[in-house]
Amino acid sequence: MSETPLTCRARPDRSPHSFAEWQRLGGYEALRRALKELSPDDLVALVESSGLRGRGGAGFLTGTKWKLMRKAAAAAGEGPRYLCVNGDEMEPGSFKDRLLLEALPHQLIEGAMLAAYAIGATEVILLVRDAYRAGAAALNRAIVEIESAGLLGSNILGSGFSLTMRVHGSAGRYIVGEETALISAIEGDRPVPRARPPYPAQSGLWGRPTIVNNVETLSCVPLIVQHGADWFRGLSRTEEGGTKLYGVSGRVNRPMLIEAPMGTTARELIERCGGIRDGRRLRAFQPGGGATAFLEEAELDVPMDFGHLKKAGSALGTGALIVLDETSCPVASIARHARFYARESCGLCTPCRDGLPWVSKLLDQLEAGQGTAATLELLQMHVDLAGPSGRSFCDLMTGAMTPVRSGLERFADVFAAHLAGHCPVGRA
Ligand code: L3W
Repeated sequence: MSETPLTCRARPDRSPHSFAEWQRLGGYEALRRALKELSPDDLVALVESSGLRGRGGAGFLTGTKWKLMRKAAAAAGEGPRYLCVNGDEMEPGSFKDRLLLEALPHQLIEGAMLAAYAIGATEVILLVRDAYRAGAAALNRAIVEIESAGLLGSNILGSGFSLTMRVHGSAGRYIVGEETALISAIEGDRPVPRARPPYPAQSGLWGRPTIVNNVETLSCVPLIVQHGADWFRGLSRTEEGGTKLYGVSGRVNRPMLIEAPMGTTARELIERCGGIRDGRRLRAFQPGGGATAFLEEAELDVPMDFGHLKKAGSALGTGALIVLDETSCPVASIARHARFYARESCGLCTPCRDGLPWVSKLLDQLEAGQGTAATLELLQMHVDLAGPSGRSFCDLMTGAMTPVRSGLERFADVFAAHLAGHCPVGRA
């Protein structure tokens, strides 16, 4: 069995397989088996016991989420239920779902079909990031292929299970990846988040029970059905099942996407990328994308899973490891990410709409050596106002402020040096 079961069937040039080729590689065997041998409840229990956690950033147990949906759907009574696939990958540093969309569309589709069967969904909507045109095209081709093969539509393989599937292009904004904004987008409304509860599992698309799952999460499901929950758990080095797609970027010699056991350390990932660029020393790293707190040398051996990184004061997020070396300026890096989050605020709530551009401006001033003690004080005021658990409507602002807070704590000396009008380390 391959040590990279999630991605081992991808072609080196990333071109997707035809349906016939995919079947030769074992594609849709898990679906055939599940429809014949497993009840939806069996499938939910299997995925729950595999330890699969949501790969979009939150790490919620997938089987538990499906179980909550089935309970809510029973209470909601007759009517459609939906599965939305979140392919709106836009977290700074994150590029894992792109590979799965472009190179392995049938694996994702099979996972989505299994999830739909488990939760009793009648329609799957795959929402794909606007810039991921090749991924959307691969999915559209794959959907046409399985429709002609009788794997989509009514009474699939004589099982009584019926399903339709379509691709929905994202409007191209970061907030569309927030699950309730994604639902608004599909409904044709302005993509702004909605209050939770009710969670989508209770009342989602068109007010009906809906599950929103990430691309990587669903791509794991056929493997779990094929090889079992114990096998999936055994892939991991920690209590959290499976392998993980870690995307390493920044100051390493060969930035790349790496499938490795869940719980692999940042030290090992950096080594696999040929080490820190040009033999320099590490300054810091963000383990889970632009919205996660910085860690340093002392934390290089923390297992990169949801639980261990949370305990270390950061988060696994999307597994996007961003590396800063001794010549990367943390102020410049934080300012660059802040510009992104300020631009991407949906504008719904005041702290985020007005606060993030202000924070971004303060950071730009500091980076340019034009800040004063008052600039730093104002920045700290914004950090305190935002609070560690957020005062905004959704997590966008909380995430955006996380590296600012952590940067001020960890790199107070570098911020102070910027007040003297110069950067002590160079540019990010
Ligand atoms: C039913 C309950 N369902 C929770 C569901 C909920 C959701 C899942 C996790 O944000 C994070 C965010 C980003 N009944 C439930 C329930 N659920 N209680 O469980 O919920 P939650 O609120 O913990 O997180 P979330 O809303 O899914 C995701 C962070 O990930 N992130 C990622 C960003 C970017 C990408 C990307 O580019 N692909 O994902 C990075 O850190 O900040 O905190 O489904 O409905 N009682």
